[in-house]
Amino acid sequence: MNQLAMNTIRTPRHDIRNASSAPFKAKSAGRTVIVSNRVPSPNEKGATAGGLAVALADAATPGSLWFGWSGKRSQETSTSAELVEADGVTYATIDIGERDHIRYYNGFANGALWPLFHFRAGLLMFSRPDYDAYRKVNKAFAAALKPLLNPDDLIWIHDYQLMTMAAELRSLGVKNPIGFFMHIPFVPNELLDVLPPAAELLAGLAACEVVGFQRESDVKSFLGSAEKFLGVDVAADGSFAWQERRVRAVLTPIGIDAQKFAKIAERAELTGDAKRMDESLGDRALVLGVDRLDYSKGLPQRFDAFGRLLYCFPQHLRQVNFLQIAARSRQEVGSYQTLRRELDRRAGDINGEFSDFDWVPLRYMTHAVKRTAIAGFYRRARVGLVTPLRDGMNLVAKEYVAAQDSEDPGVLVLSRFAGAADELTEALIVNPFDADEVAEAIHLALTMSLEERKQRHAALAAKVNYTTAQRFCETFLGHLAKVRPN
Ligand code: ADQ
Repeated sequence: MNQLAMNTIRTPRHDIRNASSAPFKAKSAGRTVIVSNRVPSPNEKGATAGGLAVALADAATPGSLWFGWSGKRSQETSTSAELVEADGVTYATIDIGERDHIRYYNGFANGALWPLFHFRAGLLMFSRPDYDAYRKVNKAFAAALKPLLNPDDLIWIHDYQLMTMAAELRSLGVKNPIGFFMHIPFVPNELLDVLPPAAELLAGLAACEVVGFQRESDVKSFLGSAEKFLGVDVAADGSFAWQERRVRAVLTPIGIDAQKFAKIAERAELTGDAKRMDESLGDRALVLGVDRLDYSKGLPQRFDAFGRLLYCFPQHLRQVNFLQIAARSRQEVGSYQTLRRELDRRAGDINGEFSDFDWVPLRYMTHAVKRTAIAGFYRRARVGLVTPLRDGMNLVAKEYVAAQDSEDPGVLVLSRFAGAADELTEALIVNPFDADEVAEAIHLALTMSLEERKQRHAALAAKVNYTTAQRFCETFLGHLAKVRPN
């Protein structure tokens, strides 16, 4: 890619900074149709749903349509959707066949794409039947969505499970503007090359007019891969011609509703969970990690770093508790079972080595915890440990900042391999592969003056309050609304 193209990749960030904070007006141009693998059930919208669903709640305005998998596995993948309406939003879902789901979701999406796109080529498990099922499910999604579409709808597809869906919609004759947002990182073309259907997946994305990413490096990797696998020329504005349309890569980092989350955290202080936490800690400082139990989150390395902290800085013995909440996920995928056993072992090693009869340094739980309780724990934590080996964004980092008491804030220790590190530069930025560096950062955080903590937090809070979920939706849909139908 030429220098000019690399420079202009930064333009979208500039767009975000200047984006209007007024509510998005694309509705006059048609409905927003959101497509994601999982669709939140209407009554959990914005409340208990995961990161993606919470961030998209702002795009699901009255009149819009949210399409995806019902969460039910049936005998066969269905080809027509069931519709439910709530608060003016239509939720349209299909069931996926049991066998298709295993191959599409556990097999290709989470056994091949997820590890590779998190730079773990060694964990990639590719099989043609898995990829065929992925194509089949993407095709079924397209076929079931097509009859629900109006000519002026804007279609917004989400994430790595649905990379070929736009191409299926095009082959069914859909002409609407289509956007795609990749929640996970994108890899440089040398790594993508490992994946046999790399070119087909890129062609799937190139069936969209707008393809959005979390980080500048993701935009750059996508465009570099398009040059290599599709043979396109990338123009100075980060766009390229593919078949009968122009595809534009944009930088639209995701965020949270920070003000709302801050209120939840403040209120959480008064709950029974917060009181129990206080009583169990006494005067000890809390170091907190909150993640899905996933190898991309760097949990074994984080446990080792905590062990190094206790070994290298013994002044923290009995003065600190590390709580790791790691909700089990994707338990049907072998590498996740291995990770769980590995963490059990390391937690046992650390507690065996450093515990006293009345103090256990590491608390580790593998079930999901209510959002309010997590918000309260963030607020209580002196250190937020967010140290993934690779992460698209990592919303936990933003939630931790939003939850702090600005008069006595905790310190965020953040991996430089999380997308959030591009923005949250006032955190203590670490390389999660270096246990001693992370241990030093935790020590620094635990001993940091109130004045420095307040300064760092004020800068981080301003950013988290700026790059919100609402701004993310407005910015992406703003790009899509500019596309003229073909
Ligand atoms: P995830 O990998 O799921 O998302 P993340 O961004 O951290 O990761 O969001 C997780 C959400 O689930 C947060 O809202 C968090 O509070 C919640 N959560 C995490 N652990 C939990 C637990 N143990 N119990 C209960 N709730 C828990 C993907 C990408 C990310 C990207 C998001 C959004 O991998 O990089 O930031 O999509 O684009």
